[in-house]
Amino acid sequence: MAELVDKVDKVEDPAPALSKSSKKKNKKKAGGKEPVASEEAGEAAVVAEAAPAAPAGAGESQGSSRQGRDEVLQLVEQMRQSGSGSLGASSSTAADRGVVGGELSASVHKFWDTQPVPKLGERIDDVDVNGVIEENIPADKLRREPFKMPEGFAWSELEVTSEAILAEIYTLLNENYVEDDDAMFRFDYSMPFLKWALTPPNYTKEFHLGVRNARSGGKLMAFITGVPATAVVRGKKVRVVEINYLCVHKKLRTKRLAPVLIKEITRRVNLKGIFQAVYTAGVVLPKPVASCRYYHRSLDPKKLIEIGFSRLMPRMTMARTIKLYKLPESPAHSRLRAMVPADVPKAHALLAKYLSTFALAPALDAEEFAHWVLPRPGVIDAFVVDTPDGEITDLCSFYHLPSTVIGHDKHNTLKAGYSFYNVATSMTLKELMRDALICAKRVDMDVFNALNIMENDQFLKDLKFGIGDGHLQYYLYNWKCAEMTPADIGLVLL
Ligand code: MYA
Repeated sequence: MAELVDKVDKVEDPAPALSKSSKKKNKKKAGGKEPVASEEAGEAAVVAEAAPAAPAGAGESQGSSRQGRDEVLQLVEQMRQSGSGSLGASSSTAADRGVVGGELSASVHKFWDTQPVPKLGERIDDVDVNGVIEENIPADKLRREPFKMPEGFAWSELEVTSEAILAEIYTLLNENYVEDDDAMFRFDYSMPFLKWALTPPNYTKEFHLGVRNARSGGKLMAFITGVPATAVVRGKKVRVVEINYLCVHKKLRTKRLAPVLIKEITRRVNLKGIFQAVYTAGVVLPKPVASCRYYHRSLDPKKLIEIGFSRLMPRMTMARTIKLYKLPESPAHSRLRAMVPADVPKAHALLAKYLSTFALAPALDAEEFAHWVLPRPGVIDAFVVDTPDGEITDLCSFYHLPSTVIGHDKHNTLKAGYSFYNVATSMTLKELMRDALICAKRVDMDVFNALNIMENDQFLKDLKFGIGDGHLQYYLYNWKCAEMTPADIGLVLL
C-alpha cells in the first residue's frame, strides 16, 4: 500500500517548510454502537480454531522468570488493548514494540507470532539466507472450509468489475482506510483506481475478500485483497500475491478481525498454489525486510499550508514559498510524451532491465507492464522519451492517489501524485523527475510523493522534496532473507 505518512517534516533545502508536528494517536478504538458482544465470542472461537498448532512447549510455564515476563507481557497487551499509556493501540504500538527489541517485542504479537515470518528481534545479515520459512503445504492437507466468521457476519467475494460493488468498496475505504496520525487526511482511492489496482492480468476474484454484516442489510464491514505477481528476491523468482487494502470498519476495530481476514486470504491463496506474499504497511510488524521513507514535493504550497499538510517556515512569506516551489509550464525535454500502447515492447524492456538491478523487484511480463504502466486518466500517468529512430530511452510515471482532507471548510481533497516506475538513460534521473513534477503539476496535483527507494535519493534533495513524518515498511510473507536498504527496493505497491 501507499502508506499515508504524509505531512512534510522538513525540506532538505535552503528554505525548509516544516509541517505541524505529528503526535501519535490511538486511531483504532472501536467506537461503534453496533452489537458486538457475540461477535467477540465468535471471533475468539475463530482465532482458536484458526491458529496453527503451537510448537511443542509453547505456552507452557518455563520457570519463574518466564512467568514474570509473561505477566509483563500481559500487562503490555492490556495497555495495548485499552489504548492507554505510551503503548497506546494503533501504529504507535507496533512501532513502540519494535523498539522494545529482541525477544520481548517478538513475543507480544499474538497473531504474528503464529505466522511464518521472521521475529522482530531476529537479525538476518547473511545474504545467502534467501528462501521459504515453511515448505509448501501439500494440496491434500490444505484447509478446504473458510475460517468461521462471528455470528451475523459472512465472507463475501467481491466482483470488482461491478460498479455497484466497487462503490461499496470505495465507501468502506473512503470512510475507514488509512489516516495520518493526526486524523487530518484519509486516503481516497477512486473507483477507477481500485478497479485498476485489483484487476491485473490473471487476477483472482477469490482474493477480493469482503466481510458483510447480515444485521445491517449486508453492509460491507471489512476488506482485504491479493493480486498475483512475480517478485524477484535477491535473484530468485518467487510467485507471490501482493496483499493490500486491509481494512476493518472503525466500528469493528480491535476485535481481532484483521487476523481472521489475513488467515482466510492466506488459505485462499494457498489453494491456488501460492505460499509467499509481499505487502507494505506503516506499522512495524514481524518483520520488515526494508524500512523506507516518503518524501513530498510541494506543487501547490499555498493549499498545502492551508490544509495543514505543510507549514510556513519562520522567516518565509507565502510569496517566497510559492516562488521556491514554482516550476516551468512545460517539461524541459521536448521529446517527453505520454506513453501509448505501441511503446509497450520497448518501454517494457527498458524497465525490466532496470528493475533487474534491485534486490526486491517485480518481474513483469509485457501484459502486466501494459496494465500497470499505460496511462489511465485520473489513475496513472506515464511518459516516455524516444529518439527520432524510435528507441525509448526514458520512462517516468506516477499514480493519482488523493486524500480526503478531514473536516476542512475550504478544501475537501488533497491531490497527490505518487512516483511509480522511472528509468533515465538519456538524461539524469534528476532531470527526468523534474519533468515528472511539471507533468504532475499540469494534471493539477497539489503534491508529488516519492519513497526513498530505487535511486530516488539522487533527486529528492535537489528537487526540493521534504521528508515525511512516517515510514513505509516492506514485508515478505513466508520468506527469510537478509535485510535490505531502501535503495535495494525496486517495487512500488499501490
Ligand atoms: S496495510 C493497510 C492497513 N490498513 C489500515 O491501516 C486501515 C485502517 N486500519 C484498519 O482498518 C485496522 O486498524 C486494521 C487492523 C485492519 C489495519 N497489517 O483486528 P485487530 C495486526 C497486518 O484487533 P484492528 C495493508 O493493507 C496487529 O499487529 N497486520 O486490529 C497491508 C495485531 O496482530 P498482533 C496488522 O485495528 C496488509 C492484529 O492485527 C496491521 O481492528 C497486509 C490486531 O487485529 C496491518 N496493517 O485491524 C496484511 N495492522 O497481535 C498481512 C494491525 O500479532 C498479509 N495488524 O500484533 C500477510 C500475507 C497474507 C497472504 C499470504 C499468502 C501466502
